[in-house]
Amino acid sequence: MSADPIRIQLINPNTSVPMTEKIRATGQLVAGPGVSITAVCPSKGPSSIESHTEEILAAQAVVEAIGEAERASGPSPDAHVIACFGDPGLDAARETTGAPVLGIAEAAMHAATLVGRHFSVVTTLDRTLGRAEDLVLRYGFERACVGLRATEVPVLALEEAEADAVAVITDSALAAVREDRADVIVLGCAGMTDLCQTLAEATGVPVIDGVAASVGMALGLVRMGTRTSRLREYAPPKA
Ligand code: 5HY
Repeated sequence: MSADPIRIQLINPNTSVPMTEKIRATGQLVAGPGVSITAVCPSKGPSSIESHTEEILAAQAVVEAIGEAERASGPSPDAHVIACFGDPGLDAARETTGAPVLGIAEAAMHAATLVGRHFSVVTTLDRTLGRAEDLVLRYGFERACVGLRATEVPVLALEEAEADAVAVITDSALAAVREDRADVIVLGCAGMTDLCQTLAEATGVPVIDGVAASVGMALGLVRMGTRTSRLREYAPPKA
C-alpha cells in the first residue's frame, strides 16, 4: 500500500467550531486510521444554516473551501464532503474540482435505501422541510421517503446535545417508525452526528448520519479511482 494516506476534507459551511469538531470526529471514526480527515468551517458567515438566504452563503463557503484546499501547497484532498443537510453548493463544488464531492443529504438517502425500504428524515426546524423535500425529489427518492419531520430543535442547540433536545429528537424518530412506517431514519442535520448510536438503540432501526455515510462513500469512490465526470455539466467553469 502507498504510504500516502487518502485525504478527505469535510466542509461545515456554518461557523460553529464545536460542530466542526464533532463532524471531524465522526469522519475519522468511520475512515479509521491511515486516512487523513480534515474538517474546516468559515471564520465569517452564518453560525447555522436554517434558511434559503443562509444556504446561499453556505454554498459560497463550500466553493471557497474547496478552492483553498486545492490551491494550498501539498497534496489536495482526494474527496470533499459538504457537511450540511441542504447540500449547499453541491453542483458548483462538482464544477470546482474533479475530486468526488458528496453532500450529506444525498449520501444519507442513498445509504438509507440500501438498508431498508422506507425512510423518514428527522431534522431541525419546520422552515427547512421545503429544502429537504426538494432534495428528495432531486435525488429521486420520492418513493422511499415516507416522512419529513421537524423537531423545532435549532441547529445550535445540537452543539452540546442536551437531554431535552435528545428526547425530542428520539420522540420524533419513534413517531416516524410508528406513524410513517419508516424502517430507516435519516438524520437531517450534521449537528446530529453524535446522536446516531443513541437513536438507533432507542428506535431499533438503522439510523443514518449523512456525515458517516458520505465519508464511507467518499472513501469507496477514492479507492475505486472514480472521479466526477468533467463532461458537460460538471466541466470546469470559465475562469
Ligand atoms: C446542517 N444546517 O446540517 C443544516 C441542518 C438544517 O447549519 N447544518 C446546518 O437545519 O437544515
